[in-house]
Amino acid sequence: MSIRLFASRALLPTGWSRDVTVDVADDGTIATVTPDSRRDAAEDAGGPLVPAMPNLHSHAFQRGVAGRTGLAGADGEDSFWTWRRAMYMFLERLDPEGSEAIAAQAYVEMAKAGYGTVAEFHYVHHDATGRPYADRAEMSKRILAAARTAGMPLTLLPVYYAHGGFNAVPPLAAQRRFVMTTDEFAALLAALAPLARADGAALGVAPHSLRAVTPDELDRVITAAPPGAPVHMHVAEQTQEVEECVAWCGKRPVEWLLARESVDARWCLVHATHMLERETRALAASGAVAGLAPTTEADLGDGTFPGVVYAASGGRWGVGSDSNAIVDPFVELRQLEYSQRLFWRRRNLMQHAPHESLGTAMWQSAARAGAQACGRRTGAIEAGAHADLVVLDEDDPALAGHTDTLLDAAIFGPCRRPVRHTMLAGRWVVRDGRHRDEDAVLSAYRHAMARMGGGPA
Ligand code: NGQ
Ligand code: ZN
Repeated sequence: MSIRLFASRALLPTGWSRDVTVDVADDGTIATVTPDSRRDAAEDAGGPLVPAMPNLHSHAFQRGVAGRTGLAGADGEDSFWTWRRAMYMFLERLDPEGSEAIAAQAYVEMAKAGYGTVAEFHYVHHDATGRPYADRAEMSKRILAAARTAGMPLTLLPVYYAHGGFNAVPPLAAQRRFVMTTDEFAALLAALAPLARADGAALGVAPHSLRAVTPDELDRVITAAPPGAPVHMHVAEQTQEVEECVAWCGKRPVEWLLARESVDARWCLVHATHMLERETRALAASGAVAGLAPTTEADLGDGTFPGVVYAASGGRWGVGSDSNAIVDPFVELRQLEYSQRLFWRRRNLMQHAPHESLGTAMWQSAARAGAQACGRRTGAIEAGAHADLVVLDEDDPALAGHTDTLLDAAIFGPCRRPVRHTMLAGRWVVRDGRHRDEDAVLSAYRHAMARMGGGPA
């Protein structure tokens, strides 16, 4: 059944508009958007309408280690690499059922938080001994199932992972669940294509990182991808990785990638934290998206993304919940802006037009680029796009009295819960802050965590 929504305020591609009627077609896309309209028989949206935020980078299973990596080591040497060890330890126990339960919980939380598509960077393919499941797509199917349960539109990014470091160093024992040949990867993609299509999910590829993939393998993985499909890759997240890359090939990771691959609008370079100014400008000019995960990058001690130079050069960027220790697009945007303020000792940095609302500009930029990275028409309230919509909660005191600065208040104000309702692919999945299936999903999550024994230790 088609839906006609009326919102007295809605954020359209041109900015905040008044009295907007949005017609949602049966197929879950937006048929028409009419500003300055009369409400007539339309359903009241229940608050200001903004496009849901595409989540361009998630490892859903890591939701299971959130809050369990805060135990300091005796030597004071905690780092990204010790966090990774703890995260890998959880993989010793993660089974398909548990993986689905955790992903469903994470995706429900995403819908409640205002995310509207998830790009799942999925690399745990095999069983805990490293043997492929009887069905090699078992773990990918669990991600598809979790997304269906949560009603969360999905861009599935099967990961190719083969090595433990530059120079084709053999993978660590802890990485045995990730590894396959490029032929096996192509077969997995072929098996997933009809399943993704049946679910309305997009399919892309994710060569994990220059640490895990040789140049030759990278070419083969990209060739195996469907034409035009998104290509996501972790790059330059840690300084150690940059140093090892220079030792390996004489170039820095982003520099190498831009020189060797035709990096364009299909690409999402995840993190891209450590870039020199010329790399920053060149990446911005490529049309690729920088896939930022500000709270995860802070959590893991990665460093500061050169956001000011990148944005001033016209670079496209979006946000992702990555490790899912925090699942909240408003918090990601605040963390990104704050990281720049701490570095530059200035304010209101991640926007280019003077006198523009920073919150509005950041939401629009991240939504547009996030949609590009997810390979899905979303992130904008316009005809032809999927109806992935968020209704802000005007009952939150932080939003009281705001109109054009609603998103500034939601991102930078003392907001507890900015999201009231979420519509995904034309269906209400969150109403008054509650997801339609949150009780069943949480109960399955609790059981799975109890059975698998919680976090890493
Ligand atoms: C991952 N995650 O693949 O889950 C990575 C860590 C790595 C983040 N960097 C592992 N957040 O890069 O080797
Ligand atoms: Zn990642």
